[in-house]
Amino acid sequence: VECGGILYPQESETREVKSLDGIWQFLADEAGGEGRGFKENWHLKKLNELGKVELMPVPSSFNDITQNKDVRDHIGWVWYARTFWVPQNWRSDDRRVFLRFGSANYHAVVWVNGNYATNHTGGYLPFVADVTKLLEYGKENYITVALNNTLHYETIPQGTLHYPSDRSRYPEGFVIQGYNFDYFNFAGIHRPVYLYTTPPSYINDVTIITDFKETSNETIGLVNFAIKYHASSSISSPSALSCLVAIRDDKNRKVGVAQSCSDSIEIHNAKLWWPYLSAPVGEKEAFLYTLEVYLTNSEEEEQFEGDVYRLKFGIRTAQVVNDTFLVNKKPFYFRGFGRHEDYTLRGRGVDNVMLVKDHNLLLWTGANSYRTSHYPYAEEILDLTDRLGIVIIDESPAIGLTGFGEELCTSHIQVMRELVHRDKNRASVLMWSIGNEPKSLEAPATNYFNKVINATRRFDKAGRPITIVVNQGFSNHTAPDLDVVSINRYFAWYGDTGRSEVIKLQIPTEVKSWYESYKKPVLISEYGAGSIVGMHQNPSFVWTEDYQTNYLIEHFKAFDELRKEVPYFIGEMIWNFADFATPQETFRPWGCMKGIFTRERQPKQAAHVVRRRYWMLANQT
Ligand code: BDP
Repeated sequence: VECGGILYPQESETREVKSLDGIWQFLADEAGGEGRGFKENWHLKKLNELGKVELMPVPSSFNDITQNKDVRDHIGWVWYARTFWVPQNWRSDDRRVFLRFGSANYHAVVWVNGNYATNHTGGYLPFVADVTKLLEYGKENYITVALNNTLHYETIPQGTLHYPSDRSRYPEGFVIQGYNFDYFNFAGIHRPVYLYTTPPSYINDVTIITDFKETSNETIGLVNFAIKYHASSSISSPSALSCLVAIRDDKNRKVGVAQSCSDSIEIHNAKLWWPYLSAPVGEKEAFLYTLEVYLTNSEEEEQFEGDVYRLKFGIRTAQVVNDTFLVNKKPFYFRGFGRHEDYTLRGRGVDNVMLVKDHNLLLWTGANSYRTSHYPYAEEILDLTDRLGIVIIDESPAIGLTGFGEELCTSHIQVMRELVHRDKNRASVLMWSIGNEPKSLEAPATNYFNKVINATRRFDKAGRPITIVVNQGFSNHTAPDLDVVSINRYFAWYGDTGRSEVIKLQIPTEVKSWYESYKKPVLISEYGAGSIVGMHQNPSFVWTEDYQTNYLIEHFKAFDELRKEVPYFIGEMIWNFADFATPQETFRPWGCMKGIFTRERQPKQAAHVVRRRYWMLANQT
């Protein structure tokens, strides 16, 4: 993003933020095609003059909000609009105003007062537009967003539209969106919408890379930073601007300073960021520092004229060395979950109640990590994981990819660029997942993935490890250049259903064979069994809580045996943290029921045995 950067909107002495969240107007266009909105220039009109508008909360998915089934199942364009005020005092030559969406699924076009502002493709990452010249100051303004949830062969993730072949048997406009994944394709303005101001010259981007060294009596933190800024045209030369940088600890004490836009600061007696329940005795987990950046054209902080931005970060390292995953140079064993941004009514919309509750539950289980299956999660969520010490495997929305053509590869690389740009400074993000379960037996897959992996390595200057979550071998082809092999396995669920006695043989055999072909550490990124809360049968039987519990316990035994035998087995993640919504289908009873919590976040029987195990593992480290 050229203008405004992608830094999270934040108030400071030089910046103001105004939220556009709330209740917007909403109108679904005709389903399944181009719709009428663009032909009829709806962006030049008021939405409520075009049809009967619905009330639509932002952020939220639109699907489960109205009483209209057509809205829930809508495929194609929908339109959002609202009015908002811009204060008179925002009009001045020395200010710029940006409009930022945390995400909008999938393709969005935005107008302000009828003028085109921006568009964005990809449903899970933020986008920004400079709207300084589009706004009416001291007046009411109008914003319109057209949003399309259609997925096709070149989108990430992919999908296909199916029109009925015998149209006489289906009503007009009948169409089904097929896709290569099992979660409901919620759509809407899913994350906060902000207006924020910056001075004319402003901080555009901050990159922080950390390391540390141990001496006999202290830990020295090494903080490399690079600031990018935009110089306004009134500045005689961009080099007239400079940066004053300070690092502050949790008590707001200055522990390091630099007078440069790109430098390295040493912090004495540094406190490291540790994953949950991994901090050495007496250390605080997930210790965060703040990098305070002053962009200035004077050397005196007091006479400051410029911009201020403060970014929280942690000092820690993540590497794969000799078949082990090291955090702060110590072996790290992942004990966690695959998750979804999914909750009743709001679908994938960011919701503070849900996100705090989910993380309280995570801490309750003793988990130390999760994967953002199967797309980048909201920044508000990563704020919490940074703060709590929950390790994140940060996944792109590339699920179930097939075809592997040039165009897809270009979009995939673009998604990785945006993802790394957004999350590169996150203390909790310790590995990138390029995607989940690609159809990797297809011939071009290896070459395709090597291109995406190489691009991601170029984007992430911190050099975080990279994984792909595989469910089929890259057999007959060379393995792509991964750091960690993540596998999803459903022994005794999809295969040998109900026969939990196979687990102790199949798990070790599988893990060892992946190690043999890749010679890289292996993570079990998914395993799980569905259960319907309240269903019991003993001896256990599929879909009961008893079977889910028994299935997990059999895995725990297999993992423990494996860990005694081999060093390269680096973690276990249960599918799934909570039950979640799927499309309507006959083989899943009202959603994916593999959660150890219900969709309402109450524990199933299995949650208690998982909690016992994860705390036991925590106490071993
Ligand atoms: C795996 C997918 C996951 C599904 C799971 C399942 O990665 O998204 O929900 O299967 O079928 O293949 O439950």
